[in-house]
Amino acid sequence: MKPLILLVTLFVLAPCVRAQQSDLITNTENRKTISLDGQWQIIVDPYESGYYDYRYQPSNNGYFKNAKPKSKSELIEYDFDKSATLKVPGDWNTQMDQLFFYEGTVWYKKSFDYLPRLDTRVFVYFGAANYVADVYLNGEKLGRHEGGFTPFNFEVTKLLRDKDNFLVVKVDNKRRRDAVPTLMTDWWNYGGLTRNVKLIETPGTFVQDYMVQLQRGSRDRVSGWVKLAGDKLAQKVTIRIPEAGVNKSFATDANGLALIDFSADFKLWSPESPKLYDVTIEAETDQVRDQIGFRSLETRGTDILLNGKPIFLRGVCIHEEAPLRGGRAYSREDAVTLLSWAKELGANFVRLAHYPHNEFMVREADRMGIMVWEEIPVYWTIDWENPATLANARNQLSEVIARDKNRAAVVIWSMANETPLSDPRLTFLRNLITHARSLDSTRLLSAAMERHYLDPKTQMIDDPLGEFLDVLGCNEYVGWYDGLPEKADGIEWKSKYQKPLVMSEFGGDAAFNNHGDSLTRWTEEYQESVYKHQIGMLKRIPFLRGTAPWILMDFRSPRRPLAGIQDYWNRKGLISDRGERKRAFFVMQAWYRELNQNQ
Ligand code: GCB
Repeated sequence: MKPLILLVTLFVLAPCVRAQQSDLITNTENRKTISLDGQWQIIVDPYESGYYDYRYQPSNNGYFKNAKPKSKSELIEYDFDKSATLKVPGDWNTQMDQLFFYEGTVWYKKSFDYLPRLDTRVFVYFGAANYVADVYLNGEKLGRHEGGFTPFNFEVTKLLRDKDNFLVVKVDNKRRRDAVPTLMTDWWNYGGLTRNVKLIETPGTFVQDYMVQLQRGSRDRVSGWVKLAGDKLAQKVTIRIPEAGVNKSFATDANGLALIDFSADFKLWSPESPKLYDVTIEAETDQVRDQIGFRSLETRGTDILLNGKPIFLRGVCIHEEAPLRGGRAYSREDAVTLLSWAKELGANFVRLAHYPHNEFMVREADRMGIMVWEEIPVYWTIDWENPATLANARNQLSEVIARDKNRAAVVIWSMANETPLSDPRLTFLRNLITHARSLDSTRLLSAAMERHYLDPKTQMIDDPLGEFLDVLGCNEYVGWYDGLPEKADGIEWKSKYQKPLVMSEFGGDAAFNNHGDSLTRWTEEYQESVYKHQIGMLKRIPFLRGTAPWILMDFRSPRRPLAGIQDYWNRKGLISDRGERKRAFFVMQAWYRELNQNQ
């Protein structure tokens, strides 16, 4: 190969190879697992004295040793087994009054027995831990994970014993300027082991990850890959989709990677008919099953095409706030409740703000026929020039794409929310875009951007980021932060780009059952008026292809202290935190019904 060709080939291949080298085990729903959910012993450690000694040096004898006095004279100043407990999954803030505003370290400990089996590897898997997790088994460090909303796993095969294993996790949710998200957000910094924890059992060499999706632009050609992990990497792998008559074999290479490619006549996935196929990925040493939908996705000019047909995304934004009880949502029931409310609104699309939600949300959206926008918490004023911050954002993006790339429901990966214009910010976000495309060439990329006024009646979308996106996202609060509701009547929208626009946020606050006239802030009538005028304006935007009002349900935010109204809740929900529909809900619902009939 000529050097130039070699160089170009390496450049093109490099991202794909990197993409397939993540060691995350995906599709945990269909694997052999042992749940570690339930009550865990905890120690609240605001000074991190279980980690650092009194000279602020990491200690060899931290709480991760789970030590017990061996004699009546020995001094040990902690005891997990006499400490309080917290339920996992679950945030700590809503489980203990003293922890409501707490930001810092909490140590978790779970003891369990395990009967090892020959030729079985075992991994401990965390759905998420907010924000930094240091994980130890039987006193040995397994590793550290940063990022509060994506899964991670560590192998524990060699450390496990039959009796009294103790898994200890130090979870620290202190906000940091260089973290993702950074210091300032408009949601609650719920800390802890917020999602399921489990042991995953696999054979010695196993199907670690795979991508089985239609090629971009195609409605019958699947292209993707299967990746094995272990020491018997060269194997035959077979993809079976009995209902579509698919039974194709491929060979993995010395790295355990097989590229796959085949055609089939699929009944395509859509919100009207969310068809999922049973797919089996069978290697010589392992087999996993999944339920996968197939659909195509493209843009043409200002249109978004699903299965070749233009669609309008009738959406709504959702935070991962638990319906009815508050706190972080984590269960399948939470997901079904939130998505059913979105459906009741008339939505065929949800924006999962502002970070990756738990996997149930995406799995249920797949089953219920709801298209999904997923995003990472690159929110507001990120530390754009810090290489570690970029590496962190890239990693969170890799992890959510690794987890959800086989879900037909996911139509958009969004890179960022309301980030202020600057060259370093553009460089940072372009890097994320290139990364996302290298990991998944099939989804549309977007970002929720800001806009500005050209004159008092013209809003302009010309953020330079727009050039690199497939779909423009835009947040605007005409009628709430920007004038009174009627202001929307006179506004026209322009865009520098011939691309589809999703209005990714708009709305206003109302406390449920707070009534007054339509100019009185915080009343349902004011919020209703915001929506009425917004809808009038939105209808006049020729390149609008989707809307996601802010937001389905009220959610906790430390930035919202107004007593008697907010009480630390952002009240822009169309539904209250107790599940009551506000007047604006019905305004939006009526418009979505109208749109649905005309589509
Ligand atoms: C926004 C943010 C969102 C906030 C919302 C608000 O623009 O993207 O995270 O919660 O406004 O309520 O102010």
